[in-house]
Amino acid sequence: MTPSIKTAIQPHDECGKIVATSGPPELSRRQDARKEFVMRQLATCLILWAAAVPAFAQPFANARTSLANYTDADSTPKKSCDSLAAFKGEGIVSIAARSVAAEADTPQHCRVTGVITPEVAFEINLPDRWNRRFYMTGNGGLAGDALDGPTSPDRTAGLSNGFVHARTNTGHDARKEPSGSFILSNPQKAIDYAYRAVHVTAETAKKIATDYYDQPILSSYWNSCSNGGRQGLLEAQRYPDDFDGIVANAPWVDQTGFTIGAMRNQKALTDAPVSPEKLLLVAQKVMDKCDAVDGLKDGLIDDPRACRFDAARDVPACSAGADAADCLTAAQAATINTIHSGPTGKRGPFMGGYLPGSEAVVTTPTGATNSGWVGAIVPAQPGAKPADFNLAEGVMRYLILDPPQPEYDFMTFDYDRDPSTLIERWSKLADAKDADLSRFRQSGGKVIMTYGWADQILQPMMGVKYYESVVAKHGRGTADFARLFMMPGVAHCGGGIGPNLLDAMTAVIDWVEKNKAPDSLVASKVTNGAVVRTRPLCPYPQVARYKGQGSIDDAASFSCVAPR
Ligand SMILES: [Ca+2]
Repeated sequence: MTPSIKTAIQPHDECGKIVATSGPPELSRRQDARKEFVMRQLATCLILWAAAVPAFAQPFANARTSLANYTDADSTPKKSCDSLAAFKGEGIVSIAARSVAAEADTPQHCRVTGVITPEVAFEINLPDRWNRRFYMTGNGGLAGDALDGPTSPDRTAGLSNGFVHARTNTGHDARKEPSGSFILSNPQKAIDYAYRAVHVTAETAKKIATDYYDQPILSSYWNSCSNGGRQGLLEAQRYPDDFDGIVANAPWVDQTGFTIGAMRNQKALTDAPVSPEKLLLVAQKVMDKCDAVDGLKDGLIDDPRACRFDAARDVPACSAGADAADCLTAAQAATINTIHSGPTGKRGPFMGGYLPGSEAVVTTPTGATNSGWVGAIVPAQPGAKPADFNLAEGVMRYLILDPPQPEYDFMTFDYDRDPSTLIERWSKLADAKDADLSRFRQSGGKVIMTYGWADQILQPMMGVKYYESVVAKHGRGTADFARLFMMPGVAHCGGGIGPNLLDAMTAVIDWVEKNKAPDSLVASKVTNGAVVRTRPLCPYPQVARYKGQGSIDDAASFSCVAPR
């Protein structure tokens, strides 16, 4: 199976299908080499669209060491699969059910598909042997996923570990209505995309599972990345009883802020383009300046905020009139600094940028090297639309602007006036910024957030700022129910140069069911099928500090400590 470069209007399924992994550790190890290869492909695969699932996470990889023993699956159906086609539920306008034979890693199961009014398509998978838990996964980018396909890593991951699994297209079909254009046929679809579809699908799936097995659900879990992380946080904020445990990787907390930032980057790059070759130089200069700031020269920038990188000062300047690959013009340096710092208006910065280290050099499938920004922030070829801007343009034209303006020119955005006037309506619907998680906390909910410091699709400070706002709201007790794990050197939903493989799912299950809080999570870096580095991820604001002896590639040589 060779991943193709995303050009279709509904690309995330294809990428997600290829890269997401599941299953027992030995399977995961066999897939590691493949994952590494695919990771490189994703640079050209417009990663955000592919990011419904944490592509490089390993949900359930630690199943065997789980305190909750969640793979014990003893419950069996109490009625036929076919009979579920007659299930009556609120808002269900069509429903079908069929038994699906076991194949490869996916056990035999009953698949229920249908539509909740108006157009919220869902897929619910019920294993023949159930662990009495519910598992739901989300959608990348602007969603509209095709459901009920022959393979789905999310479905396989859930079913093979005994879970009932569900997902939704969030109320529109991106093959028919690409980008944000779904709002044109029915404004309700924007609400469904923003938050409603996940909720009504979760409710429906739980009722069907309870009916099928004639047993109550023990606990319910959400696991997703990017837009799927946003969906998970919105569930905790709006529908706190839907899920007991939520893993929100690289959550798109601030969809509107991202949009402004990506438009600002595109404007800067339009004014002063920076070639992929020059980004290699910038990446090297960033690493030269920032690696050791965290106290350990290990090729990773532990907390990029601690490094004061200035492209005008820290990268050789081109002599007047020159524009070679080994220097930056003043305008190009300004572009780099804008991307790093984020957009500003007269009142100062209002959105974090893409941090130093996100432009780090990664290796392509052919062995060539490229900056992580290429294809995401900076066009891979002159005239190409980078992924961030492409996504931002769709959000701006269709979802933020009311009424939609499919021809809107991003160059006309006023960074002083428009942020406070244009985005407010959509921000209230779609941004996952509500810090009040009281109801979620009171119902025993636990949430694990992760974010790559080198995220080149979503500005990672949106995750940090959100977590800090939750701490401001809930105080010291925050860590009793919500923890953020920042991932040095890790790009959007995985990839990058840092250790990027981890199983946050088992961690959240053990937290919910056994009250074992995740004091650290071990992340791995795999190259050519071999683990080459492990490192603890620490609950923010703690950082992993080298103990002074032992291999710097071994997690055991580090401990989680308060930042200096
Ligand atoms: Ca370092």
